[in-house]
Amino acid sequence: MLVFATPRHESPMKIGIIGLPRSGKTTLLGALTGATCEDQGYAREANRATIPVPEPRLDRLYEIFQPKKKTPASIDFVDLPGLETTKPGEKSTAPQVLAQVRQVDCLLLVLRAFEKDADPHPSGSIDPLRDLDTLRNELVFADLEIVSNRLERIAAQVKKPVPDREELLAEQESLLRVQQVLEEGGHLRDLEFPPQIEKRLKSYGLLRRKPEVLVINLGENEISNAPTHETDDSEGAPRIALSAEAEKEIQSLEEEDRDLFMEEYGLTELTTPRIIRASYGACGLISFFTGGGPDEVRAWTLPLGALAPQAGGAIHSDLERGFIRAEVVHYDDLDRCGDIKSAKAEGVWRLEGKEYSVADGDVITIRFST
Ligand SMILES: Nc1nc2c(ncn2[C@@H]2O[C@H](COP(=O)(O)OP(=O)(O)O)[C@@H](O)[C@H]2O)c(=O)[nH]1
Ligand SMILES: [Mg+2]
Repeated sequence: MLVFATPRHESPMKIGIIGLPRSGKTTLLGALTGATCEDQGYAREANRATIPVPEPRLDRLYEIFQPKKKTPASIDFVDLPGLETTKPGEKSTAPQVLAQVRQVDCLLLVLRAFEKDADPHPSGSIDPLRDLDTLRNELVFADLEIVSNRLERIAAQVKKPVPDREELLAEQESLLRVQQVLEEGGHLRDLEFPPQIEKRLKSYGLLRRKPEVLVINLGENEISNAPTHETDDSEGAPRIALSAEAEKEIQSLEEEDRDLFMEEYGLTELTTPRIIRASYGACGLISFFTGGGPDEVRAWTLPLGALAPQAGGAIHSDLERGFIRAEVVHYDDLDRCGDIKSAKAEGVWRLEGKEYSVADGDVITIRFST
């Protein structure tokens, strides 16, 4: 049976751009999205822009299936107000700013490596590693505050005969672990918890649990060596070196003028795809496609390791609930074969069940019953 359910609204992945004031966050948002934002100085408001995820495979699938339209996945960038420098133990970033950072899925940490006398670094000198430390300390302090508040509440609650006492005690144990790691200056990305504790922790939006991508914002004259530019990050976060200013300028040009400028700067690729790829990687996300119907080919996002019914669920809850089987062909095979018929003839088109773990690039049609 083939039924094409109306897709449910998928909320796009949110990437938060954070950094010290004047590090180039708003400029980077412009470079990534083409959004023209006011330089908001030291203001407290976030800028947002949603863009389609660049995906050449979707263009090829559109050619193969020839449906009415193609719908890329989308991604939200949020340019957050600058995190302030802080002294140990002192909180200085406004709570409403931190609350916005808690809502994003992935953090782009913008580190200023460019000189600009007319618009100096607020600390008076350029030192990306120092700034990285400062930023992460901000995130640590913010998390420690949440954790210690929560621990205080739990301590008070478990004194009473509350029904969820066991779970509170388990949460307490987990939070003490979190607190310890934070106090030792570590990140929380590798910590694992039982599912019910995981759910609680998730609702606190701990900042040091979020995947990070480091953006080293260089001066325009330094970008020819950008791809190999290194900072020594102890946490091993992916790093991308670029010049936000130069990219923003190229973004604003007509298509045909871009190549020339890119050549001049020694660039082979603009930043957006690199940043999105790094963010997908850091978040453990993959893309799959649907395209069996007459209406559209579409790209979707799933966490790495997701099973076939979850792919259905990304499209519509009915497809997860009533999941029977998934028709699967990998993009590379379909690209090579040219159409589904030849893919079937070659034996690369197949039916997969509930336990199938979706691969990046799978082209999927869900069979389901209502
Ligand atoms: N030379 C140079 N200046 C930049 C670059 N990126 C940002 N800037 C400048 O740095 C200042 C702060 O940029 P902005 O994006 O407003 O920083 P924000 O406070 O982090 O949002 C502005 O004067 C920008 O023109 C860059 O790649 N190279
Ligand atoms: Mg700004």
